[in-house]
Amino acid sequence: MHRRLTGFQPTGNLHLGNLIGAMRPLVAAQDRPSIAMIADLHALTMEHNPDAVRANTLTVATVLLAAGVDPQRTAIIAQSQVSEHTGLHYLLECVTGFGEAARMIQFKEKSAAGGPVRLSLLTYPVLMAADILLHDIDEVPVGEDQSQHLELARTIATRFNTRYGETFVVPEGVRPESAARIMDLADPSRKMSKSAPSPAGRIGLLDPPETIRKVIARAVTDTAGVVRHDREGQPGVTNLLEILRACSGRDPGELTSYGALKREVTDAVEAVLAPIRSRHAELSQDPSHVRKILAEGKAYVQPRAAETVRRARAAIGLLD
Ligand code: AQP
Repeated sequence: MHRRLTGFQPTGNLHLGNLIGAMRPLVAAQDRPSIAMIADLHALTMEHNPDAVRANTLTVATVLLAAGVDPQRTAIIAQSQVSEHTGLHYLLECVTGFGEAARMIQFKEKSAAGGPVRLSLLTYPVLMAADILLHDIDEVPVGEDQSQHLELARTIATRFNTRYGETFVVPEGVRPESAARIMDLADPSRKMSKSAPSPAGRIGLLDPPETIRKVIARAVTDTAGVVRHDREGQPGVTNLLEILRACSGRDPGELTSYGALKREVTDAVEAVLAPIRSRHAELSQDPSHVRKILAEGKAYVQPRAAETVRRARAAIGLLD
């Protein structure tokens, strides 16, 4: 049975793209051993607010539960609470070249954005490799933006195994089952993102209905005036159609105007988000419950993680 890992950075407000692209595939794949990891260490690679990272970590865990992730079948963990992630990270740094890390596209893009560049931003893909290799993961759902990092994890695992003896499972990247990529509603040439400077293109999973209605009403379309799936020519309308399909589970019938399309999308999104919002509100009444789920997730994954670190330490030449 394949073991899967899906990561979520606690860097801001989770949005409809995170739900459709990552949380739903996670819920759909709960028949196999899965780990949902809240990547709080990754959130420290850029300028961050400590209180916000802490609060967002709990929010992501709560939203995962509210969206249907079953902690009895999917271990929900905070990356930093399983200290083996950082233990293995260092060992993997010792088999990774500086040049390999420096040529990662995300590092180049984020470091070129200006401001001081943290060393952890450079080594972040090595920590990501540790996240995967630690838990003997053999399937990682990845979008295009993470495929280079997964390739590095595979290279590191293979190199370690070749030099120091069979230690790690070499992971495969898989396309998530519902691979829809949800685009920004205000600028459909870029993906919907937590960190976009303006919230105008984002549907937050916990946004109130009125905000959702307004964001969809203002979504960028075009002047063609025809509701048609045409990613190149009509990216805004196509994005709305894909959201509609993902949220309603069906293709829309004849829609004669952009107004009608937006009303359908609003209703479909609201039907999906209303139960998540109310379950989140219920769960938020008792933060100790969410803390307990994280503690249980940690207790579940730690024996295997400790065993992986033990194997890697022994192979690379450290005393037990
Ligand atoms: N727009 C999207 N459409 C479909 N899937 C998406 N994901 C993110 N955006 C979309 C998927 O959600 C999971 C968690 O993503 P992440 O927290 O690791 O951050 P990210 O991929 O960098 O996404 P964001 O939300 O845009 O965050 P920021 O702004 O912080 O960079 C991943 O599986 C991702 O593919």
